[in-house]
Amino acid sequence: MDINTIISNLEAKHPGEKEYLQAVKEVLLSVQDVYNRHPEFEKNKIIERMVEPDRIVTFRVTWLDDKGDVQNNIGYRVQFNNAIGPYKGGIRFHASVNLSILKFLGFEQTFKNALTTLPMGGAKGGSDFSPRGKSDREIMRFCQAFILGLWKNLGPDRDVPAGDIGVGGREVGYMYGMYKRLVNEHTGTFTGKGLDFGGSRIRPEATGFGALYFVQDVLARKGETLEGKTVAISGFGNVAWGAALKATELGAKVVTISGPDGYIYDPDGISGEKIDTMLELRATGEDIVEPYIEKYPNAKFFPGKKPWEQKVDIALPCATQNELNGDDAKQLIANNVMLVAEVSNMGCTPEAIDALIEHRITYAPGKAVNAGGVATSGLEMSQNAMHLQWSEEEVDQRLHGIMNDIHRQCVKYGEEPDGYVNYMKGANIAGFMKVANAMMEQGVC
Ligand code: 2IT
Repeated sequence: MDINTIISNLEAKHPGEKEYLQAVKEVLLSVQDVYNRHPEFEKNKIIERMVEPDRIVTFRVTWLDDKGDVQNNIGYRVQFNNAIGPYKGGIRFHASVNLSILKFLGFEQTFKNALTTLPMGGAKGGSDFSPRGKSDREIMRFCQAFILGLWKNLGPDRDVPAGDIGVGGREVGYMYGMYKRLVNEHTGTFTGKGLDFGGSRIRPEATGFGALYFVQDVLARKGETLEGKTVAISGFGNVAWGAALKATELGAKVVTISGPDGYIYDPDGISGEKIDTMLELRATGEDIVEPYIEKYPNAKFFPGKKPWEQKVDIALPCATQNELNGDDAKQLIANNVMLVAEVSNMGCTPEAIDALIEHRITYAPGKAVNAGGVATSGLEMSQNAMHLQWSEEEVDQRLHGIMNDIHRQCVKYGEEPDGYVNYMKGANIAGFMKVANAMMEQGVC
């Protein structure tokens, strides 16, 4: 069956699952030529099998809030594909979470994990629970109730969750604690754990650090470095924080961060203790960035706006899916941006990607740029399996090597005759070929 028919069948089968269909369509259109050269893929219905999750677990999560009132949420785990290794991927707690979003994330995760070179399959989970304004005790009770519904599907060689939006070290700790009670085993069935109970050094920084190592490689190919470049970052969570730290260390000037309330523009650069301010803003649990200007009055707050209207050399979406649209891309292009690298998953809309590629602006997709997070999770799994803990240098060196390798794979499959690298195509083909070959070798099952 040709790719376009597969896509329209999928649209008919899963109407309304827009994020999922968007992610699938992007990958399938990228790999179309390769797929057509491999009739054995068609014969074995590789794509039809690859676009459907192996399994979806959905469960009710009931917990008590601080007033003693009963609260209900929906929990999910989408175990997408384990051809390469155990299911692996984060957990997202956010009011917007639904099955379409988790299916898109699980699908992306499968290819991203393939790119890391480590043996990990793809999965994603989460809940429509909103951590905003919840007390620490409420977060803990919710995490425990969530694991009560999910623990039987997890295991160090079965499915290994981690964090995502709304899930950081604290939430992983609470979930892992409950999981450990239920199975009566201390195995590495979560990554992003605390350093005192099996966590890996550099894991909190890894997504941002890895992204900047990737950006360095993109720039090096153009004979450029990060020194003196201006950078717009969106978001102010863990990923934005790690990206700001490494960008600053490598000589760039980060001028924006953002939240659901708007964005901050700081002409002096967001460096040093200002980067830690992100952690303080996060710790309030209110999900707003405006208080930054009370501390640093030289900065400006733009309510309800996105940072992409600022003139910068590099744009790094670090918040959530579809946060940079066609109009934003046009504004960045008019401002002569040299690179848009997604650190969030599917940060750009298809219209934004089309505009960037059409104007030959380098665009790098999340599944390549942000793979350092899950790659370091893979390193955490290795350390847990060996019952030891590596030094910061050891983890950072391996992370850096993995990012160099992902960049090489993207160039190998994405370089065009005029020298322009279509990183989206490169990442999608490299990931697809690895998953497809693994499925082929394991037979029809
Ligand atoms: O999107 C991602 O790659 C993550 N949220 C991290 C997943 C992981 O298992 O570390």
